[in-house]
Amino acid sequence: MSLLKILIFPDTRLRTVADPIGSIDNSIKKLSQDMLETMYAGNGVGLAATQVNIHKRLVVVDVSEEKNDPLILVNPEVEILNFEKNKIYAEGCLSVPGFYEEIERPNMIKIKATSIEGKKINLKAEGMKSIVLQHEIDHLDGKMFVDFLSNVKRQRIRQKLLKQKKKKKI
Ligand code: GNR
Ligand code: NI
Repeated sequence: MSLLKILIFPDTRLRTVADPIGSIDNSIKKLSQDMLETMYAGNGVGLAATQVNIHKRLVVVDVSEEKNDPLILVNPEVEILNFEKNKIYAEGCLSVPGFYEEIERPNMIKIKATSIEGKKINLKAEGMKSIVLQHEIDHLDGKMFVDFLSNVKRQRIRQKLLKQKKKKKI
């Protein structure tokens, strides 16, 4: 297993729309394990392949307390079940380190995906798991949680992260 490098906002590669995965070969299986390792190492609850500069539709999630319930989703698709019921949650992102902002999203969703073994997955989610799954699938479409913030807030985050990046290079 190997740790992968995570792209940091405002890296434009985070805006790439990922391609569907045609066949789940060994490179995809290895990538999913490396993504899980990278997610756990960063104390994250989810990670999309986009964040490690692989533009394929693959996400990993683990919202369990014990960090022992990994979920790997190939070509995940989200369906909103109830547009009325929203949830406000303080979101963070491994690609936006150090920033947490309250974001409002639909609470109840259905996910269709393929498992890493190639089987069909259908699941319903609400609460934190629903939020994280929507956050991950957004990454595959080149979207990020900062897009939901005001321009002023997003520019402030952008400037701070660019400054940190510059500092590290000295
Ligand atoms: O680790 C993460 N925590 C989190 C908290 C609230 C809402 C979404 C997330 S996902 C994030 C990891 C990440 O960046 N996934 O893309
Ligand atoms: Ni993220």
